[in-house]
Amino acid sequence: MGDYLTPSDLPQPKLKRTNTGFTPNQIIALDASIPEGAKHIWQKYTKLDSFSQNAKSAVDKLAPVDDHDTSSFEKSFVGHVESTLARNMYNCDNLAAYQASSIAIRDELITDWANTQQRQTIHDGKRVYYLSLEFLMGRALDNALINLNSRNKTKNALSNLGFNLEDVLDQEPDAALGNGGLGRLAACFVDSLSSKNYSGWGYGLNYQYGIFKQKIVDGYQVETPDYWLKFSNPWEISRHEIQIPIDFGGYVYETHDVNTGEPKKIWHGSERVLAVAVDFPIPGYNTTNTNNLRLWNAKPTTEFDFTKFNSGDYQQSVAQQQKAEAITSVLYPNDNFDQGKALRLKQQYFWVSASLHDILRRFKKNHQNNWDKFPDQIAIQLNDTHPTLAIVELQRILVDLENLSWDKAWSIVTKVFAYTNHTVMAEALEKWPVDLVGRLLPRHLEIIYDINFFFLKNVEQRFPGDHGLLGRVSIIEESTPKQVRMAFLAIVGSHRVNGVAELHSELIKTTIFKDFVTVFGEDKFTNVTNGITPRRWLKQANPELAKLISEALEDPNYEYLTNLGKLKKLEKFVDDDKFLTKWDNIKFNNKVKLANLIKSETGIEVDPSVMFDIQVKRIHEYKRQQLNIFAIIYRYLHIKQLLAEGLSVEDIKLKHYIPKLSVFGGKAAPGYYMAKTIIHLINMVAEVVNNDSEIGNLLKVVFIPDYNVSKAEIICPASDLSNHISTAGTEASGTSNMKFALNGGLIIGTVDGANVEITREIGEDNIFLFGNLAESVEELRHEHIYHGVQVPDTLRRVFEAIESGQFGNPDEYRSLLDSIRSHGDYYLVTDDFELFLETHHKLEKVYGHHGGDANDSTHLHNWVKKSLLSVANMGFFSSDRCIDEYAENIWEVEPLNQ
Ligand code: 26Q
Repeated sequence: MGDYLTPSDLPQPKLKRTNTGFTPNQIIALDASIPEGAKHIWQKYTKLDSFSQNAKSAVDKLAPVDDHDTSSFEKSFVGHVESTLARNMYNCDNLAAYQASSIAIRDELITDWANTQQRQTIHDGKRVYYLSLEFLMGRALDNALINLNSRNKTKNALSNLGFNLEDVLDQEPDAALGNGGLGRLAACFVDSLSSKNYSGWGYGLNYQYGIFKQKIVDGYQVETPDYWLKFSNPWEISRHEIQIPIDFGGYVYETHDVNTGEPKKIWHGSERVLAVAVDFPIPGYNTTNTNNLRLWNAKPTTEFDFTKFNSGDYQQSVAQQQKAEAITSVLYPNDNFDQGKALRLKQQYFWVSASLHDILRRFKKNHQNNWDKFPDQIAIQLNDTHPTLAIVELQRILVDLENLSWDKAWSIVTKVFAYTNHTVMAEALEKWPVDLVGRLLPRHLEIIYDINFFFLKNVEQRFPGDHGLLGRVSIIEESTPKQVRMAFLAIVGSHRVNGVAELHSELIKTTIFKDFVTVFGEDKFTNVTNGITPRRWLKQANPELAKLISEALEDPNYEYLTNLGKLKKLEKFVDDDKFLTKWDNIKFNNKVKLANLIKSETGIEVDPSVMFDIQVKRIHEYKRQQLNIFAIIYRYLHIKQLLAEGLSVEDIKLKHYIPKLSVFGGKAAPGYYMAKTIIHLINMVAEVVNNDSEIGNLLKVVFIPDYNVSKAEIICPASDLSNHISTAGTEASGTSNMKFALNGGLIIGTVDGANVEITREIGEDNIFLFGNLAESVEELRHEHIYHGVQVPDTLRRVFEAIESGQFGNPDEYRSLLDSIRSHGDYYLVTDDFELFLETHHKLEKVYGHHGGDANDSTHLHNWVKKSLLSVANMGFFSSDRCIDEYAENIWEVEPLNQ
């Protein structure tokens, strides 16, 4: 090794390379600032004459670089800087380095991707298609480096070239094509599909604007657009040759089949746009299996509206064309709320129609019109009801275009689709006005009515005279206006319906889909508890912990990341103080990293030795950030009272409260007034508390703006405690609970969603559960309405403080407080408030010993042990396990092992 340069031997550049041009003098100065080692490598691979002339002398002077490891990346990198980006060694900044690195890595992926597609085509087995309107992918480069196992090599190569990998990775904008849990789940699933060697593609939309960026101005959320494609996207492979025409509007007429004489419907659309494919390779971990995520762009057709054109209205004709691109322009920013905008319906049809035609084209290449084979070849998973029109579109294609009989087509359709439900809340269940569907998709509306007719006829035969049942299960809601119930259509058109955690899957069977259990029987309804990919949420987010685990498991190749049950072996370290100390130190280091993020995002300095108590997720009343902030206000008021009574900060620490940092983060849907009020309250409380010098480090409150996947990667490994405190029965699963627990943070949570199964896996001693149970919720709500809401004294004090103006103009919080004390407290804040306070008291006692006297034998005892035992038992929550369950029980597909 002695003869070779290592990254740390290389001097760091003194001048910044930027993307602007330079004067000759500046180039001389820059030249002197670029380390000789770096220059050598640039010169070795350059194709630019002037640089390679210089190279000769430099090369001769220098020792050889370790070619084996890094040379192919370096060569590709320099090639892309010069050819693809048209830059050179002097004006390659971190952004250009990110782009060149990504293209270099993408080139590698494309080879694997092409081989994978060929292998899958030759094998000709069943394929899975995951239809999701959201893929919340986050950054791609670090993930690709980890999955390709080339992170170290690339880090060294970049260092050789004069760059720091972390700075380069930081240039990548998040691909934020999703709102929250549902979109991130889709991203974890495509990672697992590849990693477990399945043949599985994702289909979605390539929004030009992802979820908005959140700024906090004077404590209020302000939305700004996320134009994430500003610098072109090095990961996208444009498929200009894959163009699918999609029609809207128009009319339907009846004719006769020329061959059979049978009556036949023809749909004549009035508007046409093109769906153009863009592909993203999805690398698996420790496998060359590389699947595809295909997203669609809407583009104008080159055909004109000739009526307008001929009437001389050329401008109008062009304007019409330009409107096409609006379809894929923006992600709707609502999470768990149905807004019912016409453009959203257009997005949905555009996407499912393009995807289905693409899927059918691939099927026909091998199987022509052998439709009987279709369900053996294809499984389509519907991520929520957003792609439900796919059911109708496939039926239309088979009946109208492929001339299959209705029954034959329907038997194929119902074998292909399966539907995942993500919510029990009525306001999130999608419905579309019948007249809107009819205007946009006249033929589809007819088919929906026909599906409903045959379905209800069948129900009528099996449950004669039960008219109530017919009305309750009808796909058409007979309201004003009439609406299409998308969840019902999804159930009727699918062979399986699953919830995303055990409790949730049980709840949907007894509440919103109860009548469908009567009609179809229990077996159609199943559960697949959510999971997360440990590649991103452990290895990428928490490399130090991942490394410690790999050493402890004697697994130098990190194979446990695709066999997460192996974490169980960590249990044997539970009495190993040396190991626990290392464990604890890693948590501390992660807290320092979060403290740095907080400093750079908010300017607030926080002490990494205090308890980090975190709640990051979309802001929603059902997730109850208001419960958390009210408890923080209570704590603050109590601390102030104790100080007023003459106690010192030290006394309070000994007798009452441990020092704590409360962290919040999350976006509110732009039209969700109550959620925005909660954000404002949190920020105003932060302002007051953080500027109160009397309370020392007993309490700080921080709202991290613009919570996204990249920030989650820093936040999740840094919690001591995280909050998953939804009203029981409202959070379908939750997945950040899994991310925090896998990174050794403990949970305070309600008996809701996946918290239930997390408790079962890690043991009830290692989680802090509180609150009323789902089975009591209905009764409590009833009580509130008929007997009034009882606000406990503790919470009343909080309300009084808010109303006194202590946190700004109380008028701004009126509707928030009224929703609780006067409008029935739908989310049961009053019922769970004191239980929440008590549980905090209990858990802080456990944490209190921690960080105390190092000679105290309880130090390291309880909290860190609980942390270790949690991680050891989180193996179940790998998304690899989810994918295996879907594959076996729903899709009936097997991995194609290499
Ligand atoms: C519907 C109609 C119109 C516009 C938007 C929507 C819409 C958009 C997004 C409805 C719902 C969503 C997202 C829902 C979601 O993220 N649900 C979460 O899914 C996670 C993965 O299963 C669960 O863990 C969470 O519990 C659930 O809230």
